[in-house]
Amino acid sequence: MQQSYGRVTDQIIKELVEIVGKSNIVTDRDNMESYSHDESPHAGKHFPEVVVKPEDTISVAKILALASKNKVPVTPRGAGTGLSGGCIPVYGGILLSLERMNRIIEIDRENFTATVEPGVTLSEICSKVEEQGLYYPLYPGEMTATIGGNVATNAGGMNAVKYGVTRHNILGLEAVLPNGEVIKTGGGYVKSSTGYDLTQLIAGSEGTLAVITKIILKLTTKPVKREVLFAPFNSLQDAIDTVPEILRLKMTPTGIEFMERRIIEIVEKYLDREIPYPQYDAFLMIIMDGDSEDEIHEYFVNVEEICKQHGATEALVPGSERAKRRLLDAREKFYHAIKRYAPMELVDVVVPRSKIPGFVRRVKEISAEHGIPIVAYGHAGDGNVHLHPVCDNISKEEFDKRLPLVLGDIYRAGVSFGGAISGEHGIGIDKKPYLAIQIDAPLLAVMKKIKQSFDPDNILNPGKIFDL
Ligand code: LAC
Ligand code: ZN
Repeated sequence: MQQSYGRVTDQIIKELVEIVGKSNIVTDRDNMESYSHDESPHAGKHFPEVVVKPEDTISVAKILALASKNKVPVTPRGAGTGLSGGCIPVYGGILLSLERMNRIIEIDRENFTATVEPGVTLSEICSKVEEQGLYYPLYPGEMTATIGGNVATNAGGMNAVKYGVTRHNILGLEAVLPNGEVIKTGGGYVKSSTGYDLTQLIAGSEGTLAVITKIILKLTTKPVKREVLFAPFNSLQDAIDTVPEILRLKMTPTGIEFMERRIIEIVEKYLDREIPYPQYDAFLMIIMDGDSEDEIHEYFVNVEEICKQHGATEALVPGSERAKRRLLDAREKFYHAIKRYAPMELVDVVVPRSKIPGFVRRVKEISAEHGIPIVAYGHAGDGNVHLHPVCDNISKEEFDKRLPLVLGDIYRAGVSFGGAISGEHGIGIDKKPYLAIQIDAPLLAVMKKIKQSFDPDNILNPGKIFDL
């Protein structure tokens, strides 16, 4: 559908000023740069016509009603830490920054819930909830991300094997529809068979259906202990082949991460310190939490045994809190390090976890076929693989020519193993050209009808996931 949108006129700016106040509007280009991109190295920059920073639901509702009346596109945005271009205002219009909606409204210790606004950072949620003896278990690594962005992309991360992803940890939402109406979905209860589950439909919809203004999070109790085992392997395939066997053990780990040497070298440079085992090619990092130290110890004895059967000669369980923190910190910083020293395309394919060895093997074949190195790391325990095609040995021009072919082959391989093209970062604009590899025509048609029933004028985050 060829779309023509209304422009943000002086009259619209005047009305926006009435809604949020002059100090919460940005109209000069110099101060808009940070709102024109996210962390994706390829999505590029697009400037909005105006940045608006509402402080409550009523203001969001008024802004959307105004935008709707004038057919102006609206792009909701949290902290901008996304990796697929999902919050970039590709059609200009209004950039709706939720940064001022950053209150924790309630932490309910009786019902194990927290009600929060979308602009609260993950770091703040975790620390406030833990002060109350409770726990929000998501660990995507980027703690400066906002919870609204996490819900919009259905962020995953490192604790997903045990705790699931964002959608498994939310119970309800308040959201504003593109016409300015406010809806409330779900609530502070754990069961519901009452009509369609719009909480789960809006989660992961990348801001294309409604603007999230409140989130009811499901909390749990904080585990007493959290330990890490780090095992080095001679090859990536040895490391990866170990994972299905570890998952067959009776206890469920919090997470299983894998990584190749190349990523370790990049993060060593970024952190200016060495990671143990410089002579090995690949590693597993197994994270386990629980209430009994003995139980975790026993689990790690079994894990180490399996690792050794697959060629690991040793394994490390850091004894001190500091050493453990340093190891986890290094893992959290992978993307920061990559961004600084080797910005590259970031794939986040997910496959059924038992298919990880076969998929990774196929990826290395694709790498050889195209003559492009592909560096791998990621969340092996839930089948979510990060892949970086690297421009090492050919010209940038040649690399840019081959990259879409490499990506197409990777996505086709992921789907052929029963997987999905995005496990946790979303489609945004980056992966839009590849969506049809996974989503067939009847399913895409239903998705488009859903979009149209929420947003008949296609003003909310247009140009994301698919084009209408
Ligand atoms: C990670 C992010 C990039 O796993 O998803 O580091
Ligand atoms: Zn990840």
